[in-house]
Amino acid sequence: MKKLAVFVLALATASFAFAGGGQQGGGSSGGVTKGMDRKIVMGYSQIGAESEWRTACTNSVKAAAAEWNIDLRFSDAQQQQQNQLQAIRTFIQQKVDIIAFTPVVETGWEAILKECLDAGIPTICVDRSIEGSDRVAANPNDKNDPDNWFTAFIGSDMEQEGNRAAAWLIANAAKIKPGKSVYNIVELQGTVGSSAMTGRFKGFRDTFGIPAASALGTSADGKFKIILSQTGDFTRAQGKQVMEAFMKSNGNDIDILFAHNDDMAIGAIQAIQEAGKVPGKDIIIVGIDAVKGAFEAMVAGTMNASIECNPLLGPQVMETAVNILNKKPVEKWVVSKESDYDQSNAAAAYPSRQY
Ligand code: GZL
Repeated sequence: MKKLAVFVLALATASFAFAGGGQQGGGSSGGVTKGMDRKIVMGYSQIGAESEWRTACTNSVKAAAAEWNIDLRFSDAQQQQQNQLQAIRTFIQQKVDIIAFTPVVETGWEAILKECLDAGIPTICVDRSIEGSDRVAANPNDKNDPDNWFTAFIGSDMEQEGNRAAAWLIANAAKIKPGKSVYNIVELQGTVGSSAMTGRFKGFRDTFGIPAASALGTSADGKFKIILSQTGDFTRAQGKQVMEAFMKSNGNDIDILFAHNDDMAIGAIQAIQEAGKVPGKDIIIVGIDAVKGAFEAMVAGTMNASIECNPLLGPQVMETAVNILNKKPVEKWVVSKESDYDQSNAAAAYPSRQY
């Protein structure tokens, strides 16, 4: 009887491992994850597919998961935070090894991230961040400290992107539209409440010396004045729609368009042309992302500059996930490396662009 019992136990263990439920190396189907002794499972909640940039980010994450041999459970939230919360709850129920997510807005994550902590599942913020992004908590066991709500953030310094857009305008506006005492700026904001929008909004104003709390205002030197500012939610369609309204109300007074992403700028270019103005000359246009559409516009002369925001985050996400699961130290904020492009360097850079 004893021999039979041992045999059954061994058979049960072998079949459990073979079915992929086991933790042994090679026990699960499809080999092991790079740097691990088993194939890990990652749940990833992506915002949606609202822009060229977002698609490039998604492609990078999926390609890197395949490269690292990670079982990626991918969820598209269609821009709705509720869908993200539901997806993360499902990942917890599935007992995935790690959860990555791109928070559509900065707030509303406390409860779900505490559920992840309770479940012992580490989380990575990808691209956008939430409150408590870049600080390491004083007490790592204090679940009420936002600095413990996720393990690492991989993404750009959005405030710095706003700084860079303003700095480019300060250096170049008078070369494109000489002789103006004041340059009137209209702004197309990104998704309200997203870290990309709040960071770019603040960084742009800080560089001009305009109070970050105010949507409109004049720079400290009196040369730049934000006269209109409204969200286009990072999409081409809404960027065009809002710019049409701006052209109707102030078309002859607009010198500069600052768009929080290139997709809205590209939509706005159509509205400017339909209103009979020349984009890139009558209205100086600066976007953020440096996607292919922006390079095409800069080469065509209808857009003046794009501040790069790197969407190719997949490799860093997978490497960070493996390091976390191997209990290796990881940086709390892995900042993306980026450049600025304008009509002086766009044509040369365009052929080698990856997104
Ligand atoms: C920025 C990213 C933004 C892009 C937009 O990191 O979150 O969202 O700038 C995208 O194009 O929609």
